[in-house]
Amino acid sequence: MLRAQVGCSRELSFLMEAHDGLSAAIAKRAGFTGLWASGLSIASCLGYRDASEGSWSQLVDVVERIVDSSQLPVLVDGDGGFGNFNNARLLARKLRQRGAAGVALEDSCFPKMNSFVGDLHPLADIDEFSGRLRAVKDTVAQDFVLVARIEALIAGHGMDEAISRAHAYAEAGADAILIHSRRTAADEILAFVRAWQNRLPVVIVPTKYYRTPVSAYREARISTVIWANHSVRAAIAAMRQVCGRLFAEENTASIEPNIATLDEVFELFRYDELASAEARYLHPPGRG
Ligand code: SPV
Ligand code: MG
Repeated sequence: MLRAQVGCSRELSFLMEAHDGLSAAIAKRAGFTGLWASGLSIASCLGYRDASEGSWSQLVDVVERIVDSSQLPVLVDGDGGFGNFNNARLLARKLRQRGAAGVALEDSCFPKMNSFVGDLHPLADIDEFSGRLRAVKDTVAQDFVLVARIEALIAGHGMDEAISRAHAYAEAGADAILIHSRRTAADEILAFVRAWQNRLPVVIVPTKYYRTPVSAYREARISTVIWANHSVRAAIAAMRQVCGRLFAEENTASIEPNIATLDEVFELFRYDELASAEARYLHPPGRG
């Protein structure tokens, strides 16, 4: 079920980062049943910083490619909604039109800054952000998932602030709560989950606290883990290595064993289907 795959699952589920049609197709092949359209990754691929440098319409265009290429449910990182309640509901409506399954909105101020860059990010006023959530809920139909993301721990405001925001966002109509942390251990995430008691499903992003085994999240009855940026980071490392070697060696022999073959590219995007479609539509039997 759509909702279950993008933030509202009873069993622990996983969303894999995608930033374009290629990364979406690869994640699907690996077995993932839902994707996270990461703001950081998409910005990076456009050559922007994750600081609202890319526009909402650029995001919507990339999401369309992710959805179309994978045919998977996609939870979109909508940052803070690119402005006030009006921008947020416009974003949600356009994402839904392009086939996204849901959006995560964070209680940051525009322009946002990536959660791991800098300290003491300004937080949106609770009531104003709740208005953004309500506007989205009133605009997109029931089958579009709205995840409210709390940046209070990131911004150094502590657990009480995080919990009272979670209550306000639940009240405003969120379907799930994403609680984010920049700690290298999962302690504050697990403390949040204990205090929150699953009033709504909880989504987490264990980018910094990656050493914690996922069994701890299953035990805590967390709904969804997002692997938020690992394909783009893998791509950066691989491209950097290939570019470096090619520049130095002026020869591809040493890199060939370590890069995808052309046949893999053709197979990933089903070039065989195009050949059979040509046989059907371009050269139908009995037509000359
Ligand atoms: C993203 O993937 O853009 C996220 C997660 O929002 S993080 O970068 O950890 O803030
Ligand atoms: Mg983001």
